[in-house]
Amino acid sequence: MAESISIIGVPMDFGQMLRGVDMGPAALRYTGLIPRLRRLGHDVKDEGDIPIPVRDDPAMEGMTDHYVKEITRISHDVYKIGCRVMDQGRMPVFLGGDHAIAIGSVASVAVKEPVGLIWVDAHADFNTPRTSPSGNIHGMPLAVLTGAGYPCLVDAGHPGTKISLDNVVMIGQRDLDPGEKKRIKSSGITIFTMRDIDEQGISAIAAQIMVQFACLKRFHLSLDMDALDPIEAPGVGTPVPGGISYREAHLLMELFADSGKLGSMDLVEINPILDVANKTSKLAVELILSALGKSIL
Ligand code: 5AB
Ligand code: MN
Ligand code: MN
Ligand code: MN
Repeated sequence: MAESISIIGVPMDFGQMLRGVDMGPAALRYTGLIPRLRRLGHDVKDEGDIPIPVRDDPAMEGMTDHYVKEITRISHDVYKIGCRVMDQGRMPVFLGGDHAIAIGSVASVAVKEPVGLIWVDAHADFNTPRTSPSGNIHGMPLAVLTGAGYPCLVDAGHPGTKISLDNVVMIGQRDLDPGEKKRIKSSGITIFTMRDIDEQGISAIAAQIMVQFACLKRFHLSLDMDALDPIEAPGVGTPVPGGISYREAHLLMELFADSGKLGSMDLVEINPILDVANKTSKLAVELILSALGKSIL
Protein backbone atom coordinates (compact mmCIF):
# COMPACT_ATOMS: atom_id res chain seq x y z
CA MET A 1 0.00 0.00 0.00
CA ALA A 2 1.31 3.44 -0.87
CA GLU A 3 2.14 5.40 2.25
CA SER A 4 2.86 9.03 3.02
CA ILE A 5 6.28 8.77 4.63
CA SER A 6 8.31 11.42 6.44
CA ILE A 7 12.05 10.86 6.79
CA ILE A 8 13.48 12.36 9.98
CA GLY A 9 17.26 12.39 10.39
CA VAL A 10 18.57 12.30 13.96
CA PRO A 11 22.38 12.45 13.70
CA MET A 12 22.87 11.97 17.43
CA ASP A 13 25.96 10.23 18.82
CA PHE A 14 25.71 11.08 22.54
CA GLY A 15 24.41 7.67 23.56
CA GLN A 16 27.78 5.96 23.26
CA MET A 17 31.47 6.79 23.06
CA LEU A 18 32.33 6.37 19.34
CA ARG A 19 32.02 9.18 16.84
CA GLY A 20 30.70 8.35 13.38
CA VAL A 21 27.15 7.19 14.07
CA ASP A 22 26.16 10.85 13.59
CA MET A 23 26.84 10.23 9.86
CA GLY A 24 24.11 7.56 9.66
CA PRO A 25 21.36 9.75 8.17
CA ALA A 26 23.77 11.12 5.55
CA ALA A 27 24.91 7.62 4.58
CA LEU A 28 21.31 6.42 4.21
CA ARG A 29 20.38 9.40 2.06
CA TYR A 30 23.56 8.95 -0.03
CA THR A 31 22.54 5.34 -0.58
CA GLY A 32 19.36 6.53 -2.26
CA LEU A 33 16.79 5.79 0.40
CA ILE A 34 14.37 8.52 -0.67
CA PRO A 35 14.27 8.04 -4.47
CA ARG A 36 14.09 4.29 -3.96
CA LEU A 37 11.10 4.62 -1.61
CA ARG A 38 9.46 6.89 -4.20
CA ARG A 39 10.04 4.27 -6.89
CA LEU A 40 8.07 1.85 -4.70
CA GLY A 41 5.14 4.24 -5.07
CA HIS A 42 5.32 6.02 -1.71
CA ASP A 43 4.88 9.74 -1.20
CA VAL A 44 8.11 10.66 0.63
CA LYS A 45 8.92 13.91 2.36
CA ASP A 46 12.41 14.55 3.73
CA GLU A 47 12.02 16.50 6.98
CA GLY A 48 15.81 17.00 7.11
CA ASP A 49 17.99 16.45 10.17
CA ILE A 50 17.24 17.54 13.73
CA PRO A 51 20.03 19.96 14.75
CA ILE A 52 22.46 18.23 17.11
CA PRO A 53 25.44 19.88 18.81
CA VAL A 54 28.78 18.55 17.62
CA ARG A 55 30.74 16.72 20.26
CA ASP A 56 34.08 18.28 19.26
CA ASP A 57 32.62 21.75 19.85
CA PRO A 58 34.48 23.50 22.71
CA ALA A 59 31.05 24.44 24.13
CA MET A 60 30.52 20.74 24.80
CA GLU A 61 33.69 20.46 26.85
CA GLY A 62 33.14 19.24 30.38
CA MET A 63 29.85 17.62 29.40
CA THR A 64 30.38 14.31 31.12
CA ASP A 65 27.70 12.28 32.87
CA HIS A 66 27.02 10.36 29.63
CA TYR A 67 25.40 13.42 28.06
CA VAL A 68 22.12 12.80 29.89
CA LYS A 69 21.11 16.46 29.61
CA GLU A 70 21.85 16.69 25.90
CA ILE A 71 20.00 13.46 25.19
CA THR A 72 17.00 14.66 27.20
CA ARG A 73 16.82 17.86 25.18
CA ILE A 74 17.27 16.06 21.85
CA SER A 75 14.66 13.43 22.83
CA HIS A 76 12.21 16.26 23.32
CA ASP A 77 13.01 17.65 19.84
CA VAL A 78 12.63 14.19 18.28
CA TYR A 79 9.33 13.79 20.10
CA LYS A 80 8.01 17.13 18.85
CA ILE A 81 8.77 16.48 15.19
CA GLY A 82 7.47 12.90 15.50
CA CYS A 83 4.19 14.19 16.93
CA ARG A 84 3.84 16.77 14.14
CA VAL A 85 4.40 14.12 11.47
CA MET A 86 1.91 11.76 13.16
CA ASP A 87 -0.67 14.56 13.36
CA GLN A 88 -0.30 15.06 9.61
CA GLY A 89 -1.20 11.40 9.16
CA ARG A 90 2.25 10.58 7.81
CA MET A 91 4.44 7.60 8.72
CA PRO A 92 7.65 8.71 10.45
CA VAL A 93 10.89 6.90 9.60
CA PHE A 94 13.62 7.99 12.03
CA LEU A 95 17.23 7.64 10.89
CA GLY A 96 19.86 7.45 13.64
CA GLY A 97 22.14 8.16 15.15
CA ASP A 98 22.60 5.82 18.06
CA HIS A 99 19.72 3.92 19.62
CA ALA A 100 19.06 6.58 22.27
CA ILE A 101 17.05 8.39 19.56
CA ALA A 102 14.27 5.85 20.19
CA ILE A 103 13.47 7.54 23.51
CA GLY A 104 11.91 10.42 21.57
CA SER A 105 10.77 8.57 18.48
CA VAL A 106 8.80 5.83 20.23
CA ALA A 107 7.32 8.36 22.67
CA SER A 108 5.94 10.35 19.73
CA VAL A 109 4.26 7.44 17.97
CA ALA A 110 2.63 6.07 21.13
CA VAL A 111 0.82 9.27 22.21
CA LYS A 112 -2.66 8.79 20.80
CA GLU A 113 -3.22 5.06 21.17
CA PRO A 114 -1.31 2.04 22.46
CA VAL A 115 1.12 0.64 19.86
CA GLY A 116 3.27 -2.45 19.69
CA LEU A 117 7.03 -2.06 19.78
CA ILE A 118 9.38 -4.52 18.08
CA TRP A 119 13.01 -4.15 19.18
CA VAL A 120 15.32 -5.90 16.72
CA ASP A 121 18.80 -5.81 18.23
CA ALA A 122 21.82 -7.91 19.32
CA HIS A 123 21.27 -6.20 22.68
CA ALA A 124 18.20 -5.66 24.82
CA ASP A 125 18.88 -1.97 25.63
CA PHE A 126 17.12 -2.72 28.91
CA ASN A 127 19.80 -1.42 31.27
CA THR A 128 19.24 1.15 33.96
CA PRO A 129 22.09 3.28 35.33
CA ARG A 130 22.37 0.63 38.08
CA THR A 131 22.76 -2.39 35.77
CA SER A 132 24.70 -0.76 32.94
CA PRO A 133 28.38 -1.79 32.74
CA SER A 134 29.21 1.16 30.46
CA GLY A 135 26.83 3.91 31.55
CA ASN A 136 26.12 4.51 27.85
CA ILE A 137 22.56 5.66 27.24
CA HIS A 138 22.18 3.71 23.97
CA GLY A 139 22.07 0.60 26.16
CA MET A 140 19.04 1.98 28.06
CA PRO A 141 16.26 3.23 25.70
CA LEU A 142 13.94 0.25 26.07
CA ALA A 143 14.18 0.46 29.86
CA VAL A 144 13.46 4.20 29.68
CA LEU A 145 10.43 3.77 27.41
CA THR A 146 8.96 1.20 29.79
CA GLY A 147 9.49 3.53 32.74
CA ALA A 148 12.89 2.67 34.28
CA GLY A 149 16.08 4.72 34.54
CA TYR A 150 16.95 8.42 34.60
CA PRO A 151 13.69 10.26 35.44
CA CYS A 152 14.47 13.09 33.02
CA LEU A 153 14.66 10.55 30.17
CA VAL A 154 11.57 8.65 31.32
CA ASP A 155 9.72 12.00 31.30
CA ALA A 156 11.08 13.17 27.91
CA GLY A 157 8.30 14.38 25.63
CA HIS A 158 5.58 13.93 28.22
CA PRO A 159 5.82 12.60 31.78
CA GLY A 160 5.74 8.89 32.51
CA THR A 161 5.96 5.46 30.92
CA LYS A 162 5.52 5.48 27.14
CA ILE A 163 4.83 1.87 26.37
CA SER A 164 3.47 -1.06 28.34
CA LEU A 165 5.74 -4.10 28.78
CA ASP A 166 2.95 -6.30 27.34
CA ASN A 167 3.20 -4.47 24.04
CA VAL A 168 6.97 -4.92 23.58
CA VAL A 169 8.73 -7.73 21.74
CA MET A 170 12.50 -8.14 21.42
CA ILE A 171 14.17 -10.14 18.64
CA GLY A 172 17.79 -11.09 17.89
CA GLN A 173 19.45 -10.72 21.30
CA ARG A 174 22.75 -12.46 22.01
CA ASP A 175 24.66 -10.09 24.29
CA LEU A 176 23.00 -9.27 27.61
CA ASP A 177 24.57 -7.85 30.77
CA PRO A 178 24.07 -9.72 34.08
CA GLY A 179 21.80 -7.13 35.73
CA GLU A 180 19.98 -6.62 32.44
CA LYS A 181 19.24 -10.36 32.22
CA LYS A 182 17.64 -10.25 35.67
CA ARG A 183 15.51 -7.28 34.65
CA ILE A 184 14.37 -9.06 31.48
CA LYS A 185 13.40 -12.20 33.39
CA SER A 186 11.53 -10.40 36.15
CA SER A 187 9.72 -8.07 33.71
CA GLY A 188 8.10 -10.91 31.78
CA ILE A 189 8.79 -9.06 28.52
CA THR A 190 8.55 -11.16 25.32
CA ILE A 191 12.00 -11.96 23.95
CA PHE A 192 13.08 -14.06 20.98
CA THR A 193 16.85 -14.46 21.37
CA MET A 194 19.13 -15.81 18.65
CA ARG A 195 18.60 -19.24 20.12
CA ASP A 196 14.84 -18.89 19.61
CA ILE A 197 15.44 -17.81 16.01
CA ASP A 198 17.72 -20.84 15.47
CA GLU A 199 15.15 -23.20 16.95
CA GLN A 200 11.86 -21.80 15.65
CA GLY A 201 12.71 -19.82 12.55
CA ILE A 202 11.85 -16.20 11.79
CA SER A 203 8.45 -16.82 10.19
CA ALA A 204 7.07 -18.74 13.19
CA ILE A 205 8.31 -15.95 15.45
CA ALA A 206 6.73 -13.24 13.29
CA ALA A 207 3.43 -15.16 13.43
CA GLN A 208 3.56 -15.30 17.25
CA ILE A 209 4.21 -11.56 17.42
CA MET A 210 1.19 -10.85 15.24
CA VAL A 211 -0.94 -12.93 17.60
CA GLN A 212 0.40 -10.94 20.57
CA PHE A 213 -0.36 -7.69 18.71
CA ALA A 214 -3.79 -8.82 17.45
CA CYS A 215 -5.62 -6.15 19.47
CA LEU A 216 -3.25 -3.34 18.46
CA LYS A 217 -3.83 -1.32 15.30
CA ARG A 218 -0.16 -0.78 14.52
CA PHE A 219 3.38 -1.27 15.72
CA HIS A 220 6.70 0.57 15.67
CA LEU A 221 9.83 -1.21 14.47
CA SER A 222 13.09 -0.18 16.13
CA LEU A 223 15.83 -1.76 14.01
CA ASP A 224 19.37 -1.66 15.40
CA MET A 225 21.68 -2.73 12.55
CA ASP A 226 23.86 -4.68 15.00
CA ALA A 227 21.02 -7.24 15.15
CA LEU A 228 22.39 -8.49 11.86
CA ASP A 229 25.45 -10.67 11.71
CA PRO A 230 28.58 -8.48 11.49
CA ILE A 231 29.45 -10.28 8.23
CA GLU A 232 26.45 -8.53 6.67
CA ALA A 233 26.52 -5.36 8.77
CA PRO A 234 30.10 -4.52 9.78
CA GLY A 235 29.46 -0.77 10.14
CA VAL A 236 28.21 -0.73 13.72
CA GLY A 237 29.84 0.32 16.98
CA THR A 238 29.00 -2.76 19.03
CA PRO A 239 29.12 -5.80 16.70
CA VAL A 240 28.31 -9.24 18.14
CA PRO A 241 28.93 -12.46 16.18
CA GLY A 242 26.16 -14.98 15.55
CA GLY A 243 23.50 -12.55 14.35
CA ILE A 244 20.49 -12.50 12.06
CA SER A 245 21.32 -13.48 8.49
CA TYR A 246 20.69 -11.44 5.36
CA ARG A 247 17.64 -13.46 4.36
CA GLU A 248 16.25 -13.81 7.89
CA ALA A 249 16.30 -10.03 8.20
CA HIS A 250 14.60 -9.54 4.85
CA LEU A 251 11.99 -12.17 5.60
CA LEU A 252 11.22 -10.47 8.90
CA MET A 253 10.75 -7.14 7.10
CA GLU A 254 8.61 -8.75 4.38
CA LEU A 255 6.38 -10.33 7.02
CA PHE A 256 6.06 -6.97 8.80
CA ALA A 257 5.03 -5.41 5.49
CA ASP A 258 2.47 -8.19 4.91
CA SER A 259 0.97 -7.57 8.37
CA GLY A 260 -0.19 -4.13 7.22
CA LYS A 261 0.44 -2.86 10.75
CA LEU A 262 3.88 -1.27 10.49
CA GLY A 263 3.13 2.31 11.50
CA SER A 264 6.57 3.83 12.05
CA MET A 265 10.20 2.85 12.40
CA ASP A 266 13.76 3.65 13.53
CA LEU A 267 16.88 2.59 11.68
CA VAL A 268 19.82 3.09 14.05
CA GLU A 269 23.44 2.48 14.96
CA ILE A 270 25.04 2.63 11.49
CA ASN A 271 28.58 3.95 11.80
CA PRO A 272 29.83 4.75 8.28
CA ILE A 273 33.41 5.20 9.56
CA LEU A 274 33.48 1.56 10.62
CA ASP A 275 31.65 0.34 7.54
CA VAL A 276 33.15 -1.61 4.65
CA ALA A 277 32.35 -0.01 1.29
CA ASN A 278 29.00 1.30 2.58
CA LYS A 279 27.79 -2.29 3.01
CA THR A 280 25.75 -1.65 6.16
CA SER A 281 23.95 1.39 4.76
CA LYS A 282 23.15 -0.48 1.55
CA LEU A 283 21.66 -3.34 3.53
CA ALA A 284 19.79 -0.92 5.80
CA VAL A 285 18.16 0.78 2.80
CA GLU A 286 17.19 -2.61 1.34
CA LEU A 287 15.65 -3.63 4.67
CA ILE A 288 13.64 -0.42 4.90
CA LEU A 289 12.37 -1.06 1.36
CA SER A 290 11.38 -4.63 2.27
CA ALA A 291 9.56 -3.38 5.37
CA LEU A 292 7.72 -0.88 3.20
CA GLY A 293 6.47 -3.26 0.59
CA LYS A 294 9.30 -4.25 -1.78
CA SER A 295 8.73 -7.91 -2.60
CA ILE A 296 10.68 -10.45 -4.62
CA LEU A 297 7.80 -11.32 -6.93
B1 5AB B 1 22.82 -0.74 21.33
C1 5AB B 1 25.87 -2.81 26.53
N1 5AB B 1 24.76 -3.68 26.92
O1 5AB B 1 24.73 -1.28 27.97
C2 5AB B 1 25.76 -1.51 27.34
O2 5AB B 1 23.77 -0.84 20.28
C3 5AB B 1 25.84 -2.55 25.06
O3 5AB B 1 21.89 0.36 21.10
C4 5AB B 1 24.71 -1.68 24.63
O4 5AB B 1 21.96 -1.97 21.31
C5 5AB B 1 24.52 -1.58 23.13
O5 5AB B 1 26.71 -0.71 27.29
C6 5AB B 1 23.49 -0.57 22.79
C7 5AB B 1 27.16 -3.51 26.85
MN1 MN C 1 20.24 -0.98 20.34
MN1 MN D 1 22.59 -3.18 19.63
MN1 MN E 1 25.45 -0.50 19.03
